Amino acid sequence: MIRIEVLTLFPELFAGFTSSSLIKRAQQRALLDLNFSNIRDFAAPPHQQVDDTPYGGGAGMLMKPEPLAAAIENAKSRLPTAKTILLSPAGRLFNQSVAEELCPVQQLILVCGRYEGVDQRVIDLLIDEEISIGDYVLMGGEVPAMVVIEAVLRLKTEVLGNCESIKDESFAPTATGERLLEAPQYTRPPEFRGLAVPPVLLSGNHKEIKDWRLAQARIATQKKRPDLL
Ligand code: 4G4
Repeated sequence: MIRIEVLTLFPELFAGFTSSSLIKRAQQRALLDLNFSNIRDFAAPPHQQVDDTPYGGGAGMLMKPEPLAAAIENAKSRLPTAKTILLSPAGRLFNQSVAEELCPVQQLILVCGRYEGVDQRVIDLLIDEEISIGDYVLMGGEVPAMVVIEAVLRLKTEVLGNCESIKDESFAPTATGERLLEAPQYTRPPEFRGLAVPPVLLSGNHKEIKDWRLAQARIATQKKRPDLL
């Protein structure tokens, strides 16, 4: 069971995500306990302000430290062994290896920033690691948090079980230690708009199919992602 607490100013953005089958199934199987806190609930009345202008000037607003720190500390009190992650364009790049690294963690606190960013002192005091899902800037960390949750949970719920990656899939290590894209895949019908399924896949010869898939995976990787080789 992994316990995940998401801290956000926009919990409603997760409504569709939490009703998706992957999340629902994981909760039903007691593999996941997913909760949300609205950072605004930790801001002082009457205005419940969560943003403020940056010292030194500059465009936009920052998340002010007090409500964010209070929200993180509240989550930590309920998840005392949690790893606390800020989704940020300045973070370590997320990939399948990072997902595998997070998979065995029992408690996660995912902090979603908004505006132009977060007061550095909150990061220094309360964040264990910053993670980025890619080199682009978004309005907030909510979509990155969903990406991290889905990638980690998918590993937990694989048929192989706990945090085991399927050997043949994209970016999973092969027997030879290569990280390859998937070979092309086909389902019925055997011919579609004049294009036939490669006959080897219909041959029933498992050794030949395995060799073909490895060769095709190398070709696909060379063509589409030569940086992986
Ligand atoms: C923290 C600091 C993550 C969070 C600054 C978050 C892209 C990613 C944010 C910001 C994000 C990513 C508003 C710049 C929220 N953007 N690549 N935005 N910004 O994972």
